[in-house]
Amino acid sequence: MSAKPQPQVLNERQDFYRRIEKGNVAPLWEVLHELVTPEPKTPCVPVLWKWETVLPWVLESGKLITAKEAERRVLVLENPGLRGKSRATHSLYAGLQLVLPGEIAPAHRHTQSALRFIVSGDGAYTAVEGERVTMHVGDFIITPSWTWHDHGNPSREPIIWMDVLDVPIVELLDAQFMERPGVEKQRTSRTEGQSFARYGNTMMPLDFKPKGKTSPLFWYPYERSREALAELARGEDPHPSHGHKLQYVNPATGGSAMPAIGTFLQLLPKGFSGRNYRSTDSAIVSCVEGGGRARIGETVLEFGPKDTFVVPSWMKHRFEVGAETVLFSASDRPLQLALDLWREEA
Ligand code: GTQ
Repeated sequence: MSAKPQPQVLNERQDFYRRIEKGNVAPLWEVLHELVTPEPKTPCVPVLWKWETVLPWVLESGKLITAKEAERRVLVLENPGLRGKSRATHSLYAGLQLVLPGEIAPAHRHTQSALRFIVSGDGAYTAVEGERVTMHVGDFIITPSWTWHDHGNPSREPIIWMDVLDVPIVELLDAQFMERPGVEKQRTSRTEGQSFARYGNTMMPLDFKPKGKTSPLFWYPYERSREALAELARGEDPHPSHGHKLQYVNPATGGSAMPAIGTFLQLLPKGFSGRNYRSTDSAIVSCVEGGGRARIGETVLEFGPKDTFVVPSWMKHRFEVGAETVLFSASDRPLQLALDLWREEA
């Protein structure tokens, strides 16, 4: 440690700072240790949204505003460490969207990529570039950057899904664009199931040319992914921290299904007690089946079906479950990998 500077030196420095500030210049040494830290230093904290708590609020929002007036009737899941910033983690936005029977959330497009993870309800649809897909609980659906999309609910029950968007990332890069078409509903130009037929069966059209980095398959039905996990669990020992965990991929590249957001589904066997693990990608987790405890740093979260929680970057965490448990999660891992930043520690 260097000796404490004399008061006179400190005064000279303050005077210097005031003079250079007028020219939009600042001394690095006063902020260096906050900018370049030995380890991730995130304002994001572990947090749990219990379904029983948020469901009544989501339904109440349905009485206060229509999907049409709201454009998107969503309750944002705000991390308590990032209040007022509309984000669940430092890099990702998450919310619970409600579409009531007979409602339409009008078409628009934006440069932010979105994923939908269906939490409750059956038979509503989302349309991406004119192709509808019917939503079932546990399905993972992608709205790629700058694609037209609307949502509608011809079923008899409310539908609620979790949205995760790379809003904070696009904001950081100042690359936001958004457009409305003027007509309310997209004309359905392709029959349902076209994307799945082309890309969802480990086969590809002969003339396939990628339109971008996002998977051409935009619907990953829970039934298939769940079956895969069940088969894995029959044939292999669980990973000590993750249980049986798969990542959703772009079938054309084998890489992440979305360019910035990584998406995963994992099965923790009945009675699983996991080992501590941490990685630099913060995750938003939605419990599909089962439940138990997530120990994240000093925090213990008791989660069950349809609950959502956040695991911040680089925080040691482990899972303990009672019944067999299935977790969906989304994180910024692909972006970190693209920048050679991602780290993990078992
Ligand atoms: O469904 O297009 O939760 O544009 C936030 C912004 C959902 C959507 C959100 C959006 C959407």
